[in-house]
Parts: sequence; C-alpha cells; structure tokens
Amino acid sequence: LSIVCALHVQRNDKRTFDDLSGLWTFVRETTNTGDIGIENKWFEKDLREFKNHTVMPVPCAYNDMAADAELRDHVGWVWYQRNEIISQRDNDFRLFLRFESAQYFAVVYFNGKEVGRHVGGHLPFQFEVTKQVKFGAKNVITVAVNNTLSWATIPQADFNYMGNLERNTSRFELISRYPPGFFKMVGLFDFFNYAGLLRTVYIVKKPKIFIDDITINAEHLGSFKWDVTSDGYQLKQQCIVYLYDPDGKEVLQEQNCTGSSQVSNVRPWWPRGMGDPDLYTLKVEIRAADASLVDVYNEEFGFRTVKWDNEQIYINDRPFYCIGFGMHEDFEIHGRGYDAAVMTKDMNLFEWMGANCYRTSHYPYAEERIKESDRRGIAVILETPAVGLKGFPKANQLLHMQFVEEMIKRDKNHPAVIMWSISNEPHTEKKEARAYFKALIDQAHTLDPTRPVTIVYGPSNYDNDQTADLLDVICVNRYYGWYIDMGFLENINRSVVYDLMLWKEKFGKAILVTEYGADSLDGLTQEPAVDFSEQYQDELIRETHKAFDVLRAKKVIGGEMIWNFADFMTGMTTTRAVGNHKGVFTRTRQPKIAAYTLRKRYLGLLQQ
Ligand code: GCB
Repeated sequence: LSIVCALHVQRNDKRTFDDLSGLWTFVRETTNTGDIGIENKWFEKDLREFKNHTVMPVPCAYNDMAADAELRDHVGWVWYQRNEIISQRDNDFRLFLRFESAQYFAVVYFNGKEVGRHVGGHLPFQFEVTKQVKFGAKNVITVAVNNTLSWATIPQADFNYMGNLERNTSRFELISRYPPGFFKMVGLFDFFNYAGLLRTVYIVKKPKIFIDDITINAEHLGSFKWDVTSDGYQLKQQCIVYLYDPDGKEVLQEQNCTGSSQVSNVRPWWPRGMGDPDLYTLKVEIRAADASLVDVYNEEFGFRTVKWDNEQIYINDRPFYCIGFGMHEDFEIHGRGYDAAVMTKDMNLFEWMGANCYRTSHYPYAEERIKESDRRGIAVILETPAVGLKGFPKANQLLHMQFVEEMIKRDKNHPAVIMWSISNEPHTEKKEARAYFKALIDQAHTLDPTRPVTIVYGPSNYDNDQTADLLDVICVNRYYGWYIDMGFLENINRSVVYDLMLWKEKFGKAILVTEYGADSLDGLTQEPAVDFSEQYQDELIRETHKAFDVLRAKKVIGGEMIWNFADFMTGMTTTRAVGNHKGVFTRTRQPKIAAYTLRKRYLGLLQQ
C-alpha cells in the first residue's frame, strides 16, 4: 500500500485515531557527525536513558525551543520517541502511523524495528504497523529526523565542507582558514529551515478493508463525478455513496464506486465577495454481502468550476481577480509548527484585509488551513516545496514528482484550491529546465485535469525563460523599487507595466503578480521615506498599485499578491535583520502602515 495520504484522519462508526501531540523524548546528535544514532541502534534504546535527553513538543520546530544556537542551527539527525499503550479494543483495526509533516527526511521505527522512511517536508505520509503492534501493552514509537539539505534535495542548499582544505605555507604551516570538519549549509531560499515534526502525528485506526481514496469532480452547473478506491475491497461487497447538500439534506444515493450524475439546483462554492462558500458532503460506505457496514468516510467538497483563458482565471464562469498574499507558516517560538491559534488569527486577518486568495509559498501548508479556506471562501494556490531550484538532475525531478503526487492526492477535493504551483523562482532561464519542468507539468495535468498549472517566476525574464509556454497561467514576482532601482519609487509604475507587457506579448497567457513589496521595520518612520521605513514600504506599494490599475484595465494581469502577509524568520545574511520584514503585518500579526493602504484597496476590489 502506498505511503501517500489521500484522505484526512476521521472519527466515525468504523474508524478512529489517536492524536500524538504533546511532549516527546528528544535527543539531538552532534551536528553533522554522520549516522551515529542509526549505527548504534538508538531505535532499540530507551532515549530517556541518554544523558543529553530532553523533551520536545510535537507539533513544533525544535530550532527555537531553547536559548541555544547549536539547537537552532543544528544540521543532521534528531531523535523523537514516545510510548503509547494501544488497547486490546483496537484489535480489529489496521493501524497506521501518520505524519502530517517531518522536515526533511524521516526514518520511523515501531517497537525497535524500522517501518518506513520518507523524504520531504510539508506533505503527509503513513506506515502500517498492524503486525508490529502489542495490543494492551506499551508500544515504542521512535522517529529520526534529518534536516540536511544539499543540491540533491528539494529545496536545495549549498553544502560545503571548508575545513578540510589542507594548505601548508612555508612560514605558518597553516592548515586552513577553517577548523577541521567545518562546513556551511546555506539554503537556496529565503526562509529559516525550521525542522523536526512540524505537524500532527497520529495513530490512525482503520477497518480491515478500508476506503483509501475518493476523487470528486463537481462543477457549478451540477455535473458530478466520483471515484472511490479501497484497500482489500472484494467484488461481492458494495459501495454506496450518499450526497448531502449544505443543509445536510440527502440529494443523491448511488450504488457504485465510480460514477457520474447530474445534480439539480446546485449551490456552488464561491470565493469571498462573489457568493457563499457552500459545501456538500459525500458519504461513502462499503458494505459486505450481508449488508453490514465495512467502512465509511465523509468527504466535504464544493461544486465549483475553474477555467482560464489568456487573460484571467474564472470561477463558476465569472472572472476571478485574485487579491491576497504570499505568506509563510511562521511564528515565534514554534517556527513552522502547526498551531490552530496562529492559523485562525491569520485567516481572520485575511478577512479583515478583504483578501480572497493566497499562495502557500513555498511549500504545501497544513491541510487544516486548506480546509478552513474551503469554509471561508478563500482561494488557494497550492505550491510544492520546490523553491529556488538551481540544478535540475533527474533524481531531483523524480523527487519533485513525488511531491506533486502527494500534494495533489492530499488536496484535490478542496474547492478552495484553484491552481497548482509547481515551483517558486526556479532558474528556468537554464536550458535544462525545460525538459525537467515539462514532465512535472504533464504529470500535474494528468493527475488533475480540472485545475490550471503554474510556475512562479523570479530569476528568469520574458526573453530567456524556457518553460512559460508550457503553462496554463504565468505567475511573476517583481521587486521594482527594492531589489531593482532602490529609491526610485517614481519609476515603479513604468517599470512594472513595461515588464509585464513584455511577458504578455510573448506568451499571451493569464498573468498573476505573486510577489512585490519592500522590507520595513515596524516603528521605523522616516519622512521623506527611506528603505526599511514604514513609509517606504507604503509608498512602494502605492506606486506599484498604479501599475496594477493600468495592467488590469488592459487585461494583462489577473491578480495581485503582496509579499508578504507577515514578517518571517530567515537564515542570517546581510540583507536580513532578524528575518525578512516585507510583512504588512509584524511577525506577531500587528498591522504596519502598509496594511491599511492594502486593506483599503482590497476591500474596494472585493466589492467590484
Ligand atoms: C522572492 C522569493 C521570496 C523572498 C522574497 C524576498 O522573490 O520568492 O521567497 O522572501 O523574494 O523578500 O526577497
């Protein structure tokens, strides 16, 4: 059975789960000293007997849990362990260990034996442990997580050993500028590499024969298709689907695992500002020959259609102008760890701002957030973890394909998801990028023919990009007035219009501006404006909006997203002062001056 997770955990008559959130025993190996833990079989040991053991909350990044630079900057293995009593009552279930996100590479052990490994953060995976479980007794779950990135990973990092260049000079017998073993790992991306068990861990309990996946394709005019796959399903068993409308009234019942139908008087799912985000539920049952219930799953979804042409995106045949944010899953203390409070605050601020759209820059966000976007009518551009790619070897392409599959399998039934972003700012000016991305774009189209596919461009230009003609929609990030022509705010309007017109002329496709903006340190005010002041950020945004108005009128752009929703942590570099400050909110989610400018604009656009 594949380790890919299609359906979220659920409690019902036939299934249940344990949420393993809380404190786990934690041991950190010394930075980058090989595989000491694995070689010495730490997975067979009780980690509480280790002198240096401590505890670590899950879900949470471990990096900011102490006033300890070594923990923050750790590169290599960390170990998590937890004991769980699994009741005799669970004897009839098949049991799976499920991880919503482990950054970056995880090896999972159950009762001292390896049960599986997974590469890549921000996407869920599961391993069956039914045969290894000791019912009515203590079971030991051990997870080794390694955050090392290199050119062979996605995202990529420059990983260089610098302490082994032996040099003899006649006068000093100098060995190297660096101490032996010194290395540097620098991510090719602009956010902190928060690591560990970043999202919830579950023991999932499913019946012996269970529903493995449900694919729903429901359009706003009532066309409805479903396809159910299951594990262990036998022909004499029956699949029954029940469709419930937003009021819970049954509107359809069919006895087939795969089928299509026409539903009348549909209440479509609309993004905010266009209508209500109505949600339907498909209940799927598998019944045995004697009609007894084998498994059941309730999947929420919406009737909505996404279309696109060379000007814009349409939702339910009406033009949809995306107004919103690039953002990050990022907050003080828990880093990128899932937190329902931060998520709720973010979504409430979205509504306050008048946004209708965001991009999960630069990795898929927790499924809880996508589900909440369904409920609130906020459109989502779902992005893979492939940010900043510079090299395009075959092995990376295969890994990238795994991420596309895991992402689409997880989120395909969410009406809020309107587009798949294959990558953010890859170096698509390189020739070899074309074959690399063609395979990924084809794969996304095959896995989901209903949504447009995009790449978010940064380094490439209209005249050297090797991939943009393969896309449905083009996204571009542009920093006029910041990385280009700092201080010349009055040029922004002209530059942005010029740049985007050229993309439009060359490719003739719908274009969204997915990033623009400036850093500002909250409370730093300067009149006249200088860089890093709140005024500069605000004025840059206002000037860019002038260009957007021109481009909108010419039907050149189909959406605009500020970079960034909130300030966020990055690695150390000369252009960052305790992180990236392009947020229109501070890291603790208080508005800067620019937030009010943006709010006025967004609320106005939302009503149009
Ligand atoms: C970009 C990247 C984003 C950075 C941003 C910046 O183009 O896509 O990850 O954070 O620029 O602020 O430099």
